[in-house]
Amino acid sequence: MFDFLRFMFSFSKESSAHFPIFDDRSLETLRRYLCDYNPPEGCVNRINILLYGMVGAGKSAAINTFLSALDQHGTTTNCVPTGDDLKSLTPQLKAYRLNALQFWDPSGWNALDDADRGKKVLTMILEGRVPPGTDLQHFKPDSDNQYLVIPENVIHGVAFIFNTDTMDNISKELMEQFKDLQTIVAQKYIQRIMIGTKLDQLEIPKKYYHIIYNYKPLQNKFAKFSSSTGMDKNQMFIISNELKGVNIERTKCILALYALENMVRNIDKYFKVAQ
Ligand SMILES: Nc1nc2c(ncn2[C@@H]2O[C@H](COP(=O)(O)OP(=O)(O)O)[C@@H](O)[C@H]2O)c(=O)[nH]1
Ligand SMILES: [Mg+2]
Repeated sequence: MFDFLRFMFSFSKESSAHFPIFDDRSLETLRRYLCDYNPPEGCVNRINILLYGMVGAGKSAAINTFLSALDQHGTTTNCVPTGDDLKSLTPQLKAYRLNALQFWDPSGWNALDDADRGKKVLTMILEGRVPPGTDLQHFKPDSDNQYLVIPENVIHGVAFIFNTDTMDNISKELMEQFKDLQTIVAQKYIQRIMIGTKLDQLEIPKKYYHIIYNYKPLQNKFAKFSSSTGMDKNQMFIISNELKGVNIERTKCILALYALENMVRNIDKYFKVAQ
């Protein structure tokens, strides 16, 4: 009873920015759009999406979620090493492609020893000057003349990945660092979204996931994040990367693809207007 009341009063119909629909048809529509997507000419036949976040935020796990959710049968994949897997700790920039979508998985931005170097490395990744396989720990952005732009590696969208549970407790210093990184992306007119991970760790019963964007504590987290970073609340999403069993659950698919579709549509619009 307490749980029921507690949750009932935690949901607000107002000010929700997102209205995903959690049925089979909606999932099929999202999948079709993303799997059959044909990028505009300016994109060199693919959309490059960089997942950018701190160590352990869930960048690699989010790519597994996207790839699983995009699979026609929702078959789970863990082709991207995550967590304590030693391979996940290698500082190489990796790219994973499915049809026209290519996801880029760099090391966590707080793992680089020096914030200035981090900014330069980010700039070069965005410009398509850091090929997949590059060891980011030893990469020297100052010798940048030797790294030419590779058009098919230019980044079109950045998904900033944060652990939803801890995103409102990040130190001021790290937040300042993040703001600088975010500004670099914004100044290049690259589409940005923020994806909060680990929804399943927020202790919200699963039966409320379909109204998660009406959940006031989440709206408050997004509002706080928006005021400290300047990012638009409407560009903030939540997902769960917890993959259990052979198939990814429909709700998790829809949450992940809903965020992805939003970014791809905005990239598409941007390129079509620019042409
Ligand atoms: N329960 C749960 N665990 C997650 C989620 N996202 C990531 N993780 C776990 O958090 C740890 C770090 O994730 P990882 O993707 O390796 O983080 P990365 O350093 O940003 O690539 C791993 O053990 C993941 O399995 C999530 O949404 N839910
Ligand atoms: Mg990783």
